[in-house]
Amino acid sequence: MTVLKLYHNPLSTNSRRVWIALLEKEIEFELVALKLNGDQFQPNFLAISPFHHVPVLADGDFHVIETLAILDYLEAKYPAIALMPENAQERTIARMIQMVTVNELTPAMSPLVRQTFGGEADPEKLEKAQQQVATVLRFFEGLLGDNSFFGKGDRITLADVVAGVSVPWLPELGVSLDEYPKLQAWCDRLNARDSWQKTQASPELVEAFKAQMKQLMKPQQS
Ligand SMILES: N[C@@H](CCC(=O)N[C@@H](CS)C(=O)NCC(=O)O)C(=O)O
Repeated sequence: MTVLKLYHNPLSTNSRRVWIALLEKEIEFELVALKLNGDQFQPNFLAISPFHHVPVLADGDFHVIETLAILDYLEAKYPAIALMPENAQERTIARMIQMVTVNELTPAMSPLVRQTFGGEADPEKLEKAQQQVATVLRFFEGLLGDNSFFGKGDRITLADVVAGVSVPWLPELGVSLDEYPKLQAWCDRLNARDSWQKTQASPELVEAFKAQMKQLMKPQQS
């Protein structure tokens, strides 16, 4: 039997989503770590990931790129521990959360990241980004309701996996979750899980990353 390989970087949010799904589904896999300061442009890697991104899942000779496609593949191939609800409405809610995270929340987080690390922040863009993040949080808070997890109530889904590695970062970017107590409790619930704990980047790596970001964002001297 071939063992799945996950090409990843420990600081990559997208890689972490796949890593968490593999752990939650109790699938055997190997990690292949890439440094994103050049490894991703090596011809061997470009041959399996033409857009030079992690994550990549290798199942023998079959290579999958794009986080959501990888998660769909794992769900289809390893249904024993299901991370998607059966019910049509619950399943669609879980899918909506994944797509809103990737298409609405993630782009809105970019200006906040710039500002947090001392980059030049266009006040108009920043204001727009903050409003967009607030809209996402209100939407998520409403959909979560009194359930422990998105879509299926009391069992974790891919919606939790995808949104649950982004939303907990927001306070670091200056967005308080105080107005969203259900989401705050959901973040605490996820952060306490083994899969979240095991995939958390070490404090040293996070500090090194922050220092690197601050350096990158420094205004250039002319
Ligand atoms: N749409 C892709 C995006 C993947 C992505 O942006 N990966 C980042 C790390 S989170 C990366 O590999 N960056 C390095 C590069 O693009 O050269 C997905 O969902 O998997």
